[in-house]
Amino acid sequence: MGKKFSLFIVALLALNLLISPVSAEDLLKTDAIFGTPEIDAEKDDIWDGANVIKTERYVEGSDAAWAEVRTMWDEENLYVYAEVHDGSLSVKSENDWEQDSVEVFLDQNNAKTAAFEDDDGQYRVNYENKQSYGGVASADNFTTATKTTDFGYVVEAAIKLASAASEGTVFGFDFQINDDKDDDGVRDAVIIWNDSSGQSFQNTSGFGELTLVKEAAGDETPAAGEEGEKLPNTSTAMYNILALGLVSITLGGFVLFKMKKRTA
Ligand SMILES: [Ca+2]
Ligand SMILES: [Ca+2]
Ligand SMILES: [Ca+2]
Ligand SMILES: [Ca+2]
Repeated sequence: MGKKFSLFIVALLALNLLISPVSAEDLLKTDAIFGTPEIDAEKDDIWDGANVIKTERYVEGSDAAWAEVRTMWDEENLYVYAEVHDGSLSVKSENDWEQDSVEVFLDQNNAKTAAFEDDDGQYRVNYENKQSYGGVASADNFTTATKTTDFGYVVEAAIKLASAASEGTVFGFDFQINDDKDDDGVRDAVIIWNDSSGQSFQNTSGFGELTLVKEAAGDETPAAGEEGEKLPNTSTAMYNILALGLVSITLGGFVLFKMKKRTA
């Protein structure tokens, strides 16, 4: 093997390391399907076609309540339908963020800034449908309905968007659960979809990403690696396999090329 060839391999491997999303491994992504549900805490049929994400990253505490969350959009709103599994419901705390509640974090220009901009909001609602807000969020742009269930509670919400939404737009997005587990008015656990920093209320750089897509997933089985599966890191794993495959093919092609050249 020539020196140049060895260098080429080293360069390729370095390139693979560079293009592999080592840091992006932590960035979760999902797609919101197109449609318009009714905000009544009842699961419209159209929600069955939505991608499902799950809160699995701890901000604080352990054994927290958790949620399966579906997202949808139309030109005016982003919609969220969350099934929150919480065995003991409480709104005892005087602090909204310590009550059993959900929070949507939305960065409409996905600028990932260290401080909230004018487009960034923290939309909180407790299981009794009492709202509270941070950033641009307000009663004017946040419509919610909740109901208690045998597993905990359901939240259905609409967030009015600052400008007309269009297909392909990417929002910074996150979804958090606040859990008082023993009804003593003190929050015991916080769990979130992507950003476990605990800074989501003032910093959008850790949010996950949500892409507005036009087609509904329908009854089709999600393709391997697509969000909505139980393991949120599948897409990253698939990406790595694809990247590795690409490098292998490139290497293989190069070796063949060299061999042909030598035998020519
Ligand atoms: Ca509904
Ligand atoms: Ca922003
Ligand atoms: Ca609770
Ligand atoms: Ca507590």
